[in-house]
Amino acid sequence: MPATRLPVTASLIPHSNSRRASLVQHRPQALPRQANAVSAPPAPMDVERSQAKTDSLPVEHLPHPKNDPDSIEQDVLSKVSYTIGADPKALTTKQTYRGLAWTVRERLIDSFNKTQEYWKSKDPKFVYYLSAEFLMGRSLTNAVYNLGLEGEYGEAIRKLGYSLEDLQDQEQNASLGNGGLGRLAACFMDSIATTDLPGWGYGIRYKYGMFKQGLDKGFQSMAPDIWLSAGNPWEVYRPELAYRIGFYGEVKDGKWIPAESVNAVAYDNPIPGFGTNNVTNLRLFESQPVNEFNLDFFNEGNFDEATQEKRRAEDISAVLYPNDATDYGRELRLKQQVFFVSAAIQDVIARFKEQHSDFNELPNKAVFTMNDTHPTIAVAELMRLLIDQEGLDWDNAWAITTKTLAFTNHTVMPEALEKWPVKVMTKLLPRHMEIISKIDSIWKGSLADRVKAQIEAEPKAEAKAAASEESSLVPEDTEAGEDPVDAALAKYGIICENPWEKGVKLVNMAFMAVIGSKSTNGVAAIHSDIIKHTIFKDFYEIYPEKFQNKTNGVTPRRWLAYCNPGLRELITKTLGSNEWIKHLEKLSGLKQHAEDKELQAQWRAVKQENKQRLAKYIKANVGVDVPTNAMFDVQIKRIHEYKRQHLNMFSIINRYLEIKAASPEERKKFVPRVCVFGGKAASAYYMAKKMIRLVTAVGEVVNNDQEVGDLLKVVFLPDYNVSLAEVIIPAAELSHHISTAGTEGSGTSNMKFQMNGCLILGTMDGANVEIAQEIGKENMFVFGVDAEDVPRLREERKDFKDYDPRWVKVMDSLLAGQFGDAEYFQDLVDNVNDMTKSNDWFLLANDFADYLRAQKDVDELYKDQDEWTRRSILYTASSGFFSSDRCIDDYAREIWEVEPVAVPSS
Ligand code: NBG
Repeated sequence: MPATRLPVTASLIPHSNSRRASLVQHRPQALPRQANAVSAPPAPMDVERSQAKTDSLPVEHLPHPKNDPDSIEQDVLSKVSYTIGADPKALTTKQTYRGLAWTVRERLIDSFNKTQEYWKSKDPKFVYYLSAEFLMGRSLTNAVYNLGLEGEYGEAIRKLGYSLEDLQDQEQNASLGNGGLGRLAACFMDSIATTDLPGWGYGIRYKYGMFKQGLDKGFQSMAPDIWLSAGNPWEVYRPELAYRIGFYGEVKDGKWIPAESVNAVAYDNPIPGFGTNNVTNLRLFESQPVNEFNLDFFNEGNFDEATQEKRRAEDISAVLYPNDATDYGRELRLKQQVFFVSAAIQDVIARFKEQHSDFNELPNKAVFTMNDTHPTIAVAELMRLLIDQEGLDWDNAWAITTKTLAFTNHTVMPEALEKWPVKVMTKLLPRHMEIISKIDSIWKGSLADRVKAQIEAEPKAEAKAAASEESSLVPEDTEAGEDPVDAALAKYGIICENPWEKGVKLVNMAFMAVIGSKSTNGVAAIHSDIIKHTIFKDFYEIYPEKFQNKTNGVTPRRWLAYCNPGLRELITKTLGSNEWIKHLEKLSGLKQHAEDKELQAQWRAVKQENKQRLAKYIKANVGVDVPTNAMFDVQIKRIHEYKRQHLNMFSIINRYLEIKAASPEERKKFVPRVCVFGGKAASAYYMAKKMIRLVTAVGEVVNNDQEVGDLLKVVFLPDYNVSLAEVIIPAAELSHHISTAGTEGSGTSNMKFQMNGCLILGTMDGANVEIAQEIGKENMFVFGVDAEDVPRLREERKDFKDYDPRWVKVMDSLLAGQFGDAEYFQDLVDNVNDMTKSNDWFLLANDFADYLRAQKDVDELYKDQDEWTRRSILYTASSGFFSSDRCIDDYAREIWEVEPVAVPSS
C-alpha cells in the first residue's frame, strides 16, 4: 500500500497551531491553554482546523521509507503509477523525474517531522528569516546528496535507465528572487539546516517567479515564469494553516476595522541539512480570498464582479516584485510585504502561545531577521499584534519588539532603500501608520533633545563648524539661519519630506528598521563600515552598539561539491577525506599541495572537462562554437550600471580593435578568450537593457570576423539563473567583479568563483576586499579607484582630462556604428563620456586605463599555466571563510543568540 494512504495527517503537521493533542507528550512546562494570560491566537476566521484525534492513531507503525536501492526503485515505480498516474512500462524522462522527486519528498518529510517534533520537545530559541526573496533553484540533487543517499539513488536510477544528471534537468528552477539577496537567503537556509540551528525561513509563494529572459534579435525579451505548471513535489500544502491579513478600512476607538481581507495559507518546503538528521522549514504563504466568489453577482451574470475578490487576493502572491510604476503596483508591493510579514509573525506568536504565557519570554524564544527593507513593516506589525491582539501596553511592546527584531542592510543604492508615501501607507494600513507616527514622534523627541544638548554644550558657530565631524548630530548641510533641530529632524526622521516633491511625506523604512531592532548589520566589512558613516551615520552615533558586520557566505554544498563533481573528488582525494564539505576551513590543507605538478595537471583536467560542458551548452543555446583552449572569462550577475558590464564590454571592444590592428604575426601573441555574459535587466531599467544589447551587438560582429577567428568570442547566455550558474562557475577561469568601489554590498558570486578555483579581476569593493586578504592581494587582479576617493572624483569628473586614447577609440567605434546602430548606443556612450549631458556616476573613464593594465596582467599570467593553476588551487584553498556555515554561525552567536539543536539518530 502506498505510504500516502496511511493515517499520517497529524504527524505531517508537527508545528501547526491547531488545537490537537500534541504528539509530544513529555513537555512539563507546557501550560494548559486556559491558563494562558493572553487572549486567544488570531485564529483564521473561516479556515477549518484539523481536529485530529492523534491519541488513538497507531502512529508508531508509520512505515518509514527504506533507503536501499531496490526499495527506492520500487518506490519510484509506485509513485510514478499511483501519484503521477503514468504507465511504468512507458515512462518519459519527465515522469520519471516526478516519480523520483516524490520519493525524495517522502524521505524529507520523514526527517522533517522528526526534527520539528524534537525541537518542540526542547523548546529552543528560533531564528526566523523574513525575506521577500528565496532563490532556491532546483532541489533534487541537493536533497539527495544532503540526505546522504546519492549512492543508493544513483543505483536505483541507473536500474531505471537514467542518471541523476538526466533527471535533474527536468526540474523547474524555483526563481523566487532577483539575485544576490534571494540567493543568499537560500544559502542561509542550507546552512541553518546543516549547522543544526532551530530556524525557519518565511516568505511568499509567488505563482510566477523571476521572468524568463530570452533574446529577440539581440534584445532582452521577457516572458512569465510559469514554474508551478507541473506541480511542485518539494512543498507540502497546509490548507489548515491560514492567517487573516487585513488592508484598508479605518481605525475606530483604537481598533482597526479592515475593509479588505485575505487568507495567507502556508506551504512548507522541507530543507535538509548536510551530514545531519536535521531538516528545517521554509514556510511560504499563498494569498487566497476569504470568499471564493460572490454567488449573487454570478447568478446575475456579472462574472467579473463575482470573482473580483478572488483576483485581488490572488494578485498578492502572483508575481515577484510587481512593477511599481503605477499606484496599484506600488500598493500591491506594500501589500505583499505586510502580507507575508504579518502571516509569519502571527504564525510564530501562535506557536509561542502553545507553550508560553508571558510575552516577555518572546525575545528568548524568537528572533526575526529582516532581510533588507522589504520585511521592515515587521516593526509596526509586531507592535500592533502585541498591543491590539495581545493587550500589552506600548512600552512593554516596544521593549519586546526591539529585542526580537534584527535588520540586515544589503545595499546603499537609493532605489533599494524603500520609502513609502505616507498617503499610501495611511490608506492601506491605517493602524500601522498610527504606530509608525508614534514611533517617529518619540524618536524625533529624543533626537531633538540630543541636538539641543549638543548645541548647549558648544556655541552655535562651533556646532556648525563641527558639523562635518562624526560626533555631531547637527546635519552637515544645515543652511544658514535654519534651526539645527528642524534640520536634524528633517534629515533623520522616520517620516520625512520627499526631497523631489515638496509637501509629499515618506516613511523611511530603513530608519524605522534601525530604530525598531536590536541590531543592524552590513554584508561585508567595507559595506558595514560605509553604512555607519553614510546612510545610517547619526544612528550609528546614537546606537554604536547596534552596528555589526556579517560578511556573506555561500553554501559549499551546492556551489562546489554538487556543481563541480570533478573538483569534489579531486579535493577529497588530495585531503584524504570529505570533511571539508561541512568544515570548509579544511580546504586550507590544499595550500601545501598548490605547487605539486601532478595535482596541477589533474586540477587543469577537471577545469577542461567543465569548460567542455559549458562549450556544449553555449553551442546548444546560442549556436556559437567556442574554442575550449581559450581562457573562459565570465561576468554573470544582474545587469546594472554600478556593476559595470559596459566597462568590461569597452575592454572587449578595445581588445577587438587591437587584434584587428595587429599583424598576423602579432596576433599570435594574443591570449584567446571566450567572454561569457549572463544576467537579467529589470523590466523598467532602460540603460541595463542597452548594456545587454551592447554585448550581443559586439558578439555578432566579433564572432563572425574571420580575421579574429578563435582569438575572441563574446556570448550572452539568456535566462541566467541558479542552474545555469552551476554550469558556468565550475568552467570559469577568470571572473569579473568590477563594481565602482563603495557600491556593491558584498557580492556572493565572487565567493562561488573563488571556491571553484576561478581567478578574480576586481575592484576593492564588497567582499572582494576580504577575498584579497584571504588569498593575498598579489594573487588577485586588482584595479580601480578606492571607495574613499569616489565622492571627490565624482565632483571632479566634469573636469577629468586623462582620457586614455584607447577609451577614445572605443567610444568612437561605437558612435561610428562599427557594432551596428550608432544612434541606439548614443546615450549609453554619452552617459559615461559626454559630461555636458551626464556625469559618469560610476566612474568608468577614471577606471578604464587601470582596468586594461589589470587585463594585461591577466593575459601574461595565463601564458604561465603552472603559475595560473597554482593560484587557482590557492583560491579554493583560501575560500573557507566564505562558507555560509561560518556566516550563519556568526549571526547565531553575535546577533540571534540561537544555539544548535541536533536531532539525535534514532
Ligand atoms: C545585494 C547586494 C549584493 C549582496 C547581496 C546579498 C540587494 C538589495 N543587495 O552585493 O547588491 O551580495 O545583496 O547580501 O539585492
